[in-house]
Amino acid sequence: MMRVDIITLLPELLESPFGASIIKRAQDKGHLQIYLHNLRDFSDNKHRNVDDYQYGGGAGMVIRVEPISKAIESLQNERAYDEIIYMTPDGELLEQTTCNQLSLAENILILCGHYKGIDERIRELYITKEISIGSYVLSGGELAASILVDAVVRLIPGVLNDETSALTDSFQDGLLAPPVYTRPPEFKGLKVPQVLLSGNPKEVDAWREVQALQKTKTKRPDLLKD
Ligand code: 6GU
Repeated sequence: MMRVDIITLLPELLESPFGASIIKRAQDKGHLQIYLHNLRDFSDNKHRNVDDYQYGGGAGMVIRVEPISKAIESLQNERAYDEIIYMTPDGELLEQTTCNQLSLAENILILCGHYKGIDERIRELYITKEISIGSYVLSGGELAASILVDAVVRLIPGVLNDETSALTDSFQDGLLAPPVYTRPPEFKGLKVPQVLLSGNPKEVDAWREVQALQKTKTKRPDLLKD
């Protein structure tokens, strides 16, 4: 059973992605527990505010150290975390290999930032991994966290119905996945490749491998570099 704790200012943003499809099923089947923690509950003042102007001036508020520190330490008092992850556009780019590693963890804590970010000292004191989901800026870390959790949870053994299906995903072997088809055999003049109808599994495998390589070469040549 994996446990994921998420500290956020917008828990409602994460409720629907975790309440449907694979992530919901993983929780229902006992593979996963997700707990959302509202950072405002750890505010040290009656207005429940958690941010302040940044030293040195400049536009944008910064989340203060005290509420985050309180939230993290109260969770750490209950259990040890394999990783404490901060979702941030200046983190390491999320790749399948990281998802594979994280799918083996027992306890993960995810911190979502907002505004201009969080006080740098939180990163120094608590964060073990900083993750970005791409080279563009989101309004906050929540949607990125939902993507991270989705990519990790589907790799937990037993979560997917067909145990092999995660193994044939794009990226899992360093290549994009080959094209797939289902009935009808012809649509608007476009035919399903004959080899897929041949009933010869060796030929089908060989065709899929060629297709995966070709697709990767044209769409993502960077994946073939090493
Ligand atoms: Cl993790 N957070 C934000 N705010 N923006 C992002 C991101 C994360 N990854 C890419 N852009």
